[in-house]
Amino acid sequence: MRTEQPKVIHLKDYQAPDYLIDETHLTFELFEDHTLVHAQLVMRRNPQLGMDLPPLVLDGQQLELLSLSLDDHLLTPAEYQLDDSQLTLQPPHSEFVIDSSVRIHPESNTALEGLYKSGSMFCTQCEAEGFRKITYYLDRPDVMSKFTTTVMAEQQRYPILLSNGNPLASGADDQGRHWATWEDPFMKPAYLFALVAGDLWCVEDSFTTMHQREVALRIYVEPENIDKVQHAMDSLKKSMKWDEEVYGREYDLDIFMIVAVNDFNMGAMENKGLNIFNSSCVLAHAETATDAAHQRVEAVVAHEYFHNWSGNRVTCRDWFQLSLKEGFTVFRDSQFSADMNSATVKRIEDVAYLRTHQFAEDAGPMAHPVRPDSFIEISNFYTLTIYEKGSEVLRMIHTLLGAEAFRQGSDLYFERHDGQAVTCDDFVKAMEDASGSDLTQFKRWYSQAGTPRLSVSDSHDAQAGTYTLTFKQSCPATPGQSEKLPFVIPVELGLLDSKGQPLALRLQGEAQATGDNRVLSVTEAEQSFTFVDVAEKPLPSLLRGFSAPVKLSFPYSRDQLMFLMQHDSDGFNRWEAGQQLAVQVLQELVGQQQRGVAMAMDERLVKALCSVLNNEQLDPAMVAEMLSLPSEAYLTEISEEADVEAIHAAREFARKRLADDLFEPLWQRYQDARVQSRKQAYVAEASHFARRALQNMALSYLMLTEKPKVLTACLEQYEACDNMTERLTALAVLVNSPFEAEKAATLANFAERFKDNPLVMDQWFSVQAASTLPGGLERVQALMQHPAFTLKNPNKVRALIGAFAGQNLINFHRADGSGYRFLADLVIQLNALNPQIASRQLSPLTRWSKYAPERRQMMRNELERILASGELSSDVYEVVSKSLV
Ligand code: B3K
Ligand code: ZN
Repeated sequence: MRTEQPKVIHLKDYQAPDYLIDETHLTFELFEDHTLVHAQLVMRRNPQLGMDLPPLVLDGQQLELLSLSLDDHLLTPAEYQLDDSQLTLQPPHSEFVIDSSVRIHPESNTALEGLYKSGSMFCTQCEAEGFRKITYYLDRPDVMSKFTTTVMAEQQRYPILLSNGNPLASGADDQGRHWATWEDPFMKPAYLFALVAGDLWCVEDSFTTMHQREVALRIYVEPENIDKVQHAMDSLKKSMKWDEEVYGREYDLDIFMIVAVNDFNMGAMENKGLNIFNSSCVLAHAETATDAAHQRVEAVVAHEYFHNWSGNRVTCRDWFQLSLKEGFTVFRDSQFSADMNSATVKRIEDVAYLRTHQFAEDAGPMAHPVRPDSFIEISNFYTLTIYEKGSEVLRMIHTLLGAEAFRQGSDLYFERHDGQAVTCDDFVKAMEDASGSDLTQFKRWYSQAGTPRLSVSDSHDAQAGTYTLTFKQSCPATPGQSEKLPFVIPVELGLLDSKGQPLALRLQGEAQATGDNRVLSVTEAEQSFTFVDVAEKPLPSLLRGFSAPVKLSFPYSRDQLMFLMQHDSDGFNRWEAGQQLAVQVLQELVGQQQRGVAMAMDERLVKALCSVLNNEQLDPAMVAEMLSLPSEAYLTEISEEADVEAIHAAREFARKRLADDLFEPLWQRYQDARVQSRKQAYVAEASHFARRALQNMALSYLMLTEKPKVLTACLEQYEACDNMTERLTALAVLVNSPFEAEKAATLANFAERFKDNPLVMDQWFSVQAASTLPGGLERVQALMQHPAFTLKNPNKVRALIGAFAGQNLINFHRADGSGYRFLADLVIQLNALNPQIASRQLSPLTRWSKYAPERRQMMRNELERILASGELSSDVYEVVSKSLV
């Protein structure tokens, strides 16, 4: 915990390291009440910086220094300076060896950073700056070293001892302790270091690489979870193959390991050869994990595996370049998921998520560019902007260059920078060099924050047969950036004639048409494009596949949107047209509600969704996506000033109306799907996901009608199904229903059935925390007393507190401010336990500017209260102080 004012770190102050660490030899002696860490660092002056010998400043926090030697000479305290974050000493020569021994306390580490215990297991999390809590080191990503690690522990409690790289040797003493030595032949920064010790079982498999090398694959879990690992293993093998085929990337060690731990601050970590995962991102079994959980496991396994090249072999020079590895790797995992499942559905999910959450971040007090200029606490910058917007930036490069040139660019990048710590500029340069294109202006996506707005107008000249689209772009001010220069915005589009047929596209000045779909590159604040040979006024289909992360507006009428829903050849834009129609209709209802007039819904939405529901040709997953109305969070994001109650009332009114009017087709599709589900055993595969998605979407509407036969069907589904997707949906719709007796009985049944499975209990907490029925806060407070709940486990905090404050808007924003008070109290408590989790949970309060003055004031008051609450971690301090500006 910090006492002095925290320091702001700036990208412009970057300096190469004074010293390098060629070799790092670590020995860990693990005990129940402390751990000893002995480190030998083989160091030298960075030859690029000269031959003088500046003082050596090593990072170190919460370490008890036991001994320190330089070139075998034991140093006295007079020969070095020590404070709570640094150890400074004077090297005698340009090459030297430092030996240190420190004592640390993983057994009481609740921040889950550095070395800590999760249950009975030891594990590490070093990214970004956790290694300095393990030993004195140059804890920065541009210092890469060759690591050898020996782990010593009691044999009985910790039969498995793991670290990065390949196993080198192992042995035991006669006191019941044993040891294992691991050697990682690849140079790596300290943030990729990992250690695990525990009583673990593993599932083993192997993969033959493109050059016929055998790689052993092992997934380690606690014994009770050994039956839930196969899906992760299958996902790993698919990822390894895909990365060879699509990016030409081959795995490089003899062994690849994944370890599942229950207490983890995020999803997973790509430590070299030894990925450590939140168990929620590894374990998946039909009976205990939903389809969404299966897909998340597949995606996270792929993401961490892909980091082996995009992150580990080529890493970041400094933490301002975080998106270099994260944006690229998210882009790679999204391509992978698109290839494994439905590409259109994947894109819809990603875009809905980006627009709801990243756009909100970009419009809030923590807005920052994909490559930030400064930060106080790097842990706060593992954001939607770095990850999701970073991925969109890569996707735009892919769109502008084309798949082939993009691949050449990525090959050049990996070849040119293998073994180096580099910058986003280096990545773009490789893309430019390989493709011969100039991305100078494009790079503004890295440096300018905020979501650009792109407003489009059109005109048709019947006489000349020309059609002109005019684009105007602007970008709102963000913290520290008032003026923005125009972005390069790739706009993929097509034009539809009055029969819905695509037009051949020929721009003025071109010799001939080039297909009916193309990408325009909008580079100026205002820019027009004129198409020729256009006899009648067409309807444009703009920003197909969401080709750029912008807020596009075009004055579509509702009839035009219905037309696009039916005829657009781009699946994503058919969904998008439906969403825009729904937004228009819902905003009209919000207005009626605010004016106090009776809500009356535009029939056209019912009609449009009816024809979607009756379309047997359409992928059922697409039908489910199209039936799902824009979320309250999204409606909030696109409002100037969000009216919490009116948005909730309008959306619920529309859902009820759709349920009543579409009862028959919904019932039909529900029953058809349920019959199939009953017949076929669970398979984690796209067509099955699709069927269940539609079935469950239908059920959630049907339950709104409160008809006895739906209740019966829901209870039947709950009881008779063979998988968590159907069971959890049945539970969730009951929880949101007025059937109190059935709700209570089913909740109790579920808790009893799954009381020994913490991940399933997380779902049980979430479903209740997200219920929008009145009394949400009291329900959450009561659940916090449940024996399965603890603030020390991040998954539990996310399941209960995160779901309440992030998804249950009507309850969290209760007019008396009690939801805000509750969250602030928790953040104050969590700040002392786990700063990273505290700072993440805080984010709903940072969105105060979206709300009416009274709510704003209450939210700000709570932020003030947190600020005044005592010693704050730098994590919480940064978010709170920036939010109050
Ligand atoms: N690189 C890690 C994130 C580490 C977060 C540290 N606070 C997981 C990932 O993106 O793959
Ligand atoms: Zn990542």
